[in-house]
Amino acid sequence: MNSKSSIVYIAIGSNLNNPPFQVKKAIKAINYLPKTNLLSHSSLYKTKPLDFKNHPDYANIVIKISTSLSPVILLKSLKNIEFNHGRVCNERWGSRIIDLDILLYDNLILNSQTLTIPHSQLRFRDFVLLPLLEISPELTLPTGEKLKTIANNNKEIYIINKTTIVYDSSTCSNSFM
Ligand code: ROI
Repeated sequence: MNSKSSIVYIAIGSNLNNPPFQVKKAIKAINYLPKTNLLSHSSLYKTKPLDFKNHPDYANIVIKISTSLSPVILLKSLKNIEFNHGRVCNERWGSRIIDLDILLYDNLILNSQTLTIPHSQLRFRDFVLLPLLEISPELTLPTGEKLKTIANNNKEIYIINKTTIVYDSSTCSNSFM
């Protein structure tokens, strides 16, 4: 049976144990998920920590995937990847080896106890808005708002620099330039 494929945007962040390496490892693991394919990714952004100024800098990226996994199964799969990468559960606002957040799932609006789509912090975070804008400049949110408008309203300047990440899904290897 053919299950419907959805377009999903995922934010990836890391500020521990060689963040660019952790990001690449996570992309690889997501691309390996069943019924899931990486479609595109933004540049890799080196960013100053939001909220915890004394924490190490982050590597942030946004990826676009197609998947036939339901939102809940995808969430569980991402939590599983976080766990396998050694993320400790109780550090909600602390430094983290890897953080994987579902930003958008087709045009779905979902508010459950475990999952909020679009992501509740999406509109407040440059480290998510700018990479998202880079890969989908014409995106309209399920609320009808244009991503461009939201991104331009955000005034936090803490992006340090961008690098190009090259991900070759045929060999499942990737490198930074
Ligand atoms: N700050 C940046 N720059 N990038 C993140 O991914 C990130 N994640 C977080 C908090 C602590 C809010 N700060 C962050 O969870």
